[in-house]
Amino acid sequence: MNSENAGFNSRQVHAGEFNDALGSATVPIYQTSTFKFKNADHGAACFSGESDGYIYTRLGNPTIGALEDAVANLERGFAGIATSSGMAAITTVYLAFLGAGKHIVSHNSLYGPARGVMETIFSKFGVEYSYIDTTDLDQVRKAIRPETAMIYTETPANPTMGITDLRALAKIAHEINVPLVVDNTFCSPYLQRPIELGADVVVHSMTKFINGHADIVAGMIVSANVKLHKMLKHVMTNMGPNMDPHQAYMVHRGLKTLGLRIDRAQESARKIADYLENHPKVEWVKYPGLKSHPQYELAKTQMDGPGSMLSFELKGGLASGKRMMDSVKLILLAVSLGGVESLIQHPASMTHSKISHEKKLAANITDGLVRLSIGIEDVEDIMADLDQALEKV
Ligand code: LCS
Repeated sequence: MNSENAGFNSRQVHAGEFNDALGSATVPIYQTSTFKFKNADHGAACFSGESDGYIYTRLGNPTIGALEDAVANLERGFAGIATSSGMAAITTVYLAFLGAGKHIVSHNSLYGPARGVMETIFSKFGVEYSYIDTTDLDQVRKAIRPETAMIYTETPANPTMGITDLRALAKIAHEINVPLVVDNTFCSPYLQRPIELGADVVVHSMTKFINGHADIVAGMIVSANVKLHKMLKHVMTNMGPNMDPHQAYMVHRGLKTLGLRIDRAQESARKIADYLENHPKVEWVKYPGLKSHPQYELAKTQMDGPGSMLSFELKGGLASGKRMMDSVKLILLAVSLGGVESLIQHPASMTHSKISHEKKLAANITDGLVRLSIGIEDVEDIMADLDQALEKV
């Protein structure tokens, strides 16, 4: 397949594939920790880089490599690095570009631990941080210091669904010569490709849309160029947050239906967002496909669709939200997102519970905010479940 020119759905099925001796239709699971050298000279050549043979699975493995090539292709990046989890991808990026005395400018609405590790662990090693609202570019410019070494954001952000202008943020990062790192978990490359918009590095929790079946935890880093890739690969191979071959096989299997799953879930999410926005018990809904979303126009310029994540607040705040979450029957009350099953959760007490109340409020993560991840069930059934749960509020 000419993978560069083929459409997204063709590439999600075929990118990364290679021919093995038996003509396997899918990439086999090379469940091995190490690889035999032909002789001592071959072993030395593999280590020196003269030969590109495999050495040891922490350093590289064909099953993992196929997935890395596939996701890098879909993201239109230079190369991918698969990791054991999304947090492993994020911390590998922090380790590669930050250090004592360096400073990160980052979004205040992020997956909780992406901020938490900075405040409680990286700070111990002298890394400094500013958590501001990256949807407001003035706040970004004001937060920049001479020591700033990275700008980091998530868009749409978890859980507020705020949209950051990636083209403009990349421009700011490049003016001060630092990388822009974007967590693209909520969109996946099917809906948004940050590298095409100017970002330097993309991270993913592939636990979510890319794998899509709520049965694997996994992460990925995609770099725009060889220099960044080498810096990240150095951290990954030495610190060992690598993926396992079986995990790579599972994620790659899920990846092949990414576009189909998102199309289906997104179609339902549009209807559900409309339904919730018009429901008398709902205070507000944040969904990039609704005209009421503050960055509705911006979303259309950088996303290929509004996706299937939304957050909303019920009248009556947290007490009402709890009542609703306790009443759903089809929708699972569980954290995570982006799978075939619809999920509901409460960020303030769950995914973002480790962040102080004041910091959450500053980031618009209110106590009454409820997050929904729409799956691929029949929309009538999801809607009927929401309807009966809302009746109990
Ligand atoms: N980035 C985003 C945007 C996420 O939502 C998550 C996990 C991560 C990174 C971390 O990835 P992991 O290590 O879990 O693969 N988000 C979760 C959530 O919202 N609920 O449970 C996990």
